[in-house]
Amino acid sequence: VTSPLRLADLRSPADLRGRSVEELEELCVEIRAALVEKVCQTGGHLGSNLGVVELTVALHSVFDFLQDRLVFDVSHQCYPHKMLTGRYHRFATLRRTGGLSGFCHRDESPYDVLTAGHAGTAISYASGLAEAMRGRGGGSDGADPWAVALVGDAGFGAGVAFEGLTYAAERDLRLIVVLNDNEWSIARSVGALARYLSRIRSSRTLHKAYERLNEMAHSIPWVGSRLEEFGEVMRRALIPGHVFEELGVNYVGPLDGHDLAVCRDALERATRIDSVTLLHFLTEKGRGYAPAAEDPERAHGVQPRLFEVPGPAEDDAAPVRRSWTVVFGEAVVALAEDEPRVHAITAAMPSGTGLAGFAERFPERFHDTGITEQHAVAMAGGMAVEGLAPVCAIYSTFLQRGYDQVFQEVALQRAPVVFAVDRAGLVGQDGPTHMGLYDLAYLRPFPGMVLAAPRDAVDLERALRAAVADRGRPWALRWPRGKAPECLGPSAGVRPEWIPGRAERLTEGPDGCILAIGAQVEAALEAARILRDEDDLYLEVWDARFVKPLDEDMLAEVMARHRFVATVEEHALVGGFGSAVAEWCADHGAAPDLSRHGVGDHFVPHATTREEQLAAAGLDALSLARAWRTRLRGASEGALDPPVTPARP
Ligand SMILES: Cc1ncc(C[n+]2csc(CCOP(=O)(O)OP(=O)(O)O)c2C)c(N)n1
Repeated sequence: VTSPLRLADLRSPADLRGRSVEELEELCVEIRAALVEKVCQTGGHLGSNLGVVELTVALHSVFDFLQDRLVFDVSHQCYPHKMLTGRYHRFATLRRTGGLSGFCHRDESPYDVLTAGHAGTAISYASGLAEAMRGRGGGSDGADPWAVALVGDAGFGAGVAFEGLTYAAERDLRLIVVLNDNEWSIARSVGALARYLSRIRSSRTLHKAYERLNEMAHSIPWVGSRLEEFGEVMRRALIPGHVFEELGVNYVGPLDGHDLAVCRDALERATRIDSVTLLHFLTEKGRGYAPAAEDPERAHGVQPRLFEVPGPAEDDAAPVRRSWTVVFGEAVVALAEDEPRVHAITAAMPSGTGLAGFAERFPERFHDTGITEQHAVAMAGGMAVEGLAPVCAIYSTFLQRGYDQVFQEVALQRAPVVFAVDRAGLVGQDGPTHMGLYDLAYLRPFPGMVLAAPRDAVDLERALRAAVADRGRPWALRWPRGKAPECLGPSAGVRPEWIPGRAERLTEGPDGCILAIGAQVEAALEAARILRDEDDLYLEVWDARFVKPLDEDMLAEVMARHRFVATVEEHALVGGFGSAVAEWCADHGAAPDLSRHGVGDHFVPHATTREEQLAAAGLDALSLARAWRTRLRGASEGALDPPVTPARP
């Protein structure tokens, strides 16, 4: 007599093997209830996870993923997998500091083989695993282990997924691709592949009718032979997935991804075919929880307690702040009202980038390309050289996917594309895959690029206008997650124009000079205020505004007047704004007492809040004040000495 299968008592996924479909179905009910209860508390990717419960249980009941390998694309849908692989009891810590990651993470479990967060790559990575496991033996069926890639329909539409699939098919890899088709990306899936998958969905009834007709016709001799002649034509027209079959991939589907028996059976059958199989499962995003199923976009990622209680009460005395994303969204609509050449581009993130309002107001000038950053960037280049003013809104971390297109189709063509780079900085709960800490470093080498960051809402709008007005070169404007100060410092009318390479001085003081960029200007000003009020230290604070080109006149002047100079940025120290200033100093014989503040050379783990991560990186006002106090007090003797230029040996 085996004990009942209870989620809380599972020791390992091995407990699922040999269980009846009914027992596993009951486990699915438990998992779904746990997902709703726990993710509504912690926040996270609710809808996607509710949709893969049966698939995940089936996968772990058919395979042993300590021998075989399971790769999740993006891996935002890995919560049931985590619950089944020994992490159920830690679920209250999901996406919290020191707790479970919201994605697969190699440090967390031997069952997580890819620390993932970016879409489209699971098939390629799994292909690599399958290549490496060739000839190894010891898989669940005794032969070489299987590599299984679970991919959503939107991730499947990324170009790299196709690159992986065609490679794997040609190499006859022991690879099973589980396509989890729920018709949704974050918003509804777009593009011709999504249309094709939906045709397959709707052809299901037609296909069944055709098969019945075929059987009947074959029982009548003359009709049967005639039908043969049209066989190939009918097959192409009616057999779902023939596009994949033509590529040499065994296509099976569409299958009901919520029918556990079907899921298991399909997986088992796939292991009997010794080459690449694509199992096309139809699922429902948000399955089993009405608020999530009815609004898949809102339930893709939920805030903690989203469906239960309203957010924390706002402090009435505090000035209301809009998020950087909302500020951008409103600014780009206002700009597009005046400037008909403005088009907005997103790679599958219309609301995440703040473009939902633009899409509604200017549908014909709005382009959601799907998870196709490479295409989005290259297309922006083409639009720009033909006279449009494309604003390409892509998160810092996902723009990495389009890097070569920024180089060739944009920078090399001097195409006036404006990149709106959101989530440029620390991102809090999402973790290392989503940190936007490298954009300055990877964009800075390209000749002619303008790199800038506004410090507040007023300047975001002004910078965007300046960027769109510049017809000679590409611009990238960056801002982080979180809320923007409305107006920090002088009002718009008295600020310097947004001319590339022009910084803005915000405070004066003899004791040292702070060069800050973007959202960090606020922390720098606050740190300077603390030192003024508490330590009688007076700092000159600049909003650098541009990382490229730098304000060289300002640098020359500042280096001549100050011994102590600090740079502050929400970016990796390697290759960022501070690096640019240090390079300038090296090239111009300036040797200030330079203190660079940014994120150190390590991957930043997820944390409950971005503020915690800022503090851990020493980028909050208190940490900055402390660091400068130590530096200035420690060096108080020489604080006002002119900079020392090292003598030649
Ligand atoms: C390269 C890249 N671009 C954008 C994203 C943002 N993103 C995260 S999940 C997601 C939608 C994924 O949809 P799908 O693959 O269909 O999975 P589902 O959530 O529907 O299960 C997007 C666009 C990403 N993770 N990676």
